[in-house]
Amino acid sequence: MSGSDLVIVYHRQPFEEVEVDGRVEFREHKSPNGIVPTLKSFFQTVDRGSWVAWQHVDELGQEPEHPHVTMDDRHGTYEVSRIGLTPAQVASFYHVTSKAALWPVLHSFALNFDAQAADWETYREVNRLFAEAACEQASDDALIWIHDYNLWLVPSFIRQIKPDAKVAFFHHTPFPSADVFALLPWRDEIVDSLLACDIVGFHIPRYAENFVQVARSLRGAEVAEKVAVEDGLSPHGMALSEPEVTTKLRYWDREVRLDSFPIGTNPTLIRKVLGERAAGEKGFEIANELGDQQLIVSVGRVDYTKGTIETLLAYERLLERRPELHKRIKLMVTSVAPASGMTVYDETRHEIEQQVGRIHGRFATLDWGPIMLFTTPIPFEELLSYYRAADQCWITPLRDGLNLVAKEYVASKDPLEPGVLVLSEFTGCSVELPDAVIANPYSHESLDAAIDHAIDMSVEERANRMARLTASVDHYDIEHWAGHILTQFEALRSR
Ligand code: GDG
Repeated sequence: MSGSDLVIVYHRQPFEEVEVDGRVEFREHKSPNGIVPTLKSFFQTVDRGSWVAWQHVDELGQEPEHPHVTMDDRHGTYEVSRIGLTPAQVASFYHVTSKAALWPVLHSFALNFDAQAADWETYREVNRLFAEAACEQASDDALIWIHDYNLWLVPSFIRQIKPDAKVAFFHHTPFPSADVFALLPWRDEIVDSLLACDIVGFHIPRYAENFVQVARSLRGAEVAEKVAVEDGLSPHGMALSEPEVTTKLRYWDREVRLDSFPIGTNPTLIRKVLGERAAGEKGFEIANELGDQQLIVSVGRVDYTKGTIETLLAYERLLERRPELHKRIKLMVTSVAPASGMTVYDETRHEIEQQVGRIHGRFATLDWGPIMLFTTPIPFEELLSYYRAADQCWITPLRDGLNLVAKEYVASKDPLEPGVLVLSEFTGCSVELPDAVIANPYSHESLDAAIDHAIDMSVEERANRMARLTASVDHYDIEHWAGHILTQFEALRSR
């Protein structure tokens, strides 16, 4: 059997595993949304593609029940290879080391960083297993595309096994400044692995520049090429503005390309879903329930980086400051809980629930509930109907790699009923969306001013801003991202 030309390594599975009449079946994810379908679409560009993921096993070293699956879905035929991980390995590698040690540092939350909780040996071992599985699937000169910080050491293991493979790495998270990154006791090993790649990708230029500072200061890498950032991604004067970006580093005899390009959402799909009858019915139901109240949506996972508490407290201040809005607005917060066993988010989840209860109790009347909290996922199609119905969307993370919700909200709005996006300047997508009402979520004054501006905004200003936001979301959509990445890969292959 010949090897694959493209191997994607991601801790997420490219399918849903369901049991039907005692038999395991593998099906395409129900939700058409998200990054996974886009990644699978890259398999159409090669003769043979593989995806490496993991599956629970009971004992260390045990082979999973279905280690190799051939999938045939609308993206064509591709192989899925799964490594077996015990619950203890998953807890240590993913729930603790990745989430308690690496995640806070990536998001510049130094106080949440717990080096002692981390189990670097297990992290390294799991990364080695992913690398070996990827190399088993790959042809000698395959392109191996690794996703996210929990697989940071995979590139260096691949280099040892398959020196001629092309290795690409994409970060979904921010990359912190050199001062913050230096907190990681394993920093040299991580940077060496990233410098073993042919290309390292980030959402926005600032993260690439932060990586450059790290690579220069810790490993002596040199900048080989730097270019002006393209217009649509380089607004001036914002927290994450960066006028120039490094595109090549030199490290010993190696050239490492850097790529900064934001993932997009799928506006065509979103508008198609919203044009269907079910969405029309849901929209009608939402409008009926709201009556003449304005709807504000705030959507995210339970995570202290997502700024949900900041949203809730800003809403409380709004209700205090402007009593005339009582009974005229409603905040819908979705904060979906993480996988069970992930205790690092327990405190945040409790605090969100406690704050919602307190604010609701303080302002609710018999005929008005000021807040709704959803803690289980809403079907994607319904979520879109809420976006469309919402007069405002508040996205207030203290730090966020990109934030796709902001883009989904913009893509969902009807141009005849424009909404307002209030957006933290610490989300990666803020550099693409300067026409949102930009706020600093650390400052009550800044957030309150942004919210007042959003509430009092004239219809004309709303329409103008939304038209510019829509143009950006449509331009930097998921197809554009995929096309951009493909061009980068073609350049790598022809090197
Ligand atoms: C990481 C980075 C980066 C949310 N609630 C529901 C639901 N969602 C969907 C949204 C959106 C997705 O989840 C969340 O995407 P984000 O981009 O906001 O955030 P992360 O999960 O933190 O993702 C992030 C991203 O990777 C991509 O690189 O942007 O910065 O942290 O698509 O719609 N979907 C459904 N029900 C819900 O209740 N169906």
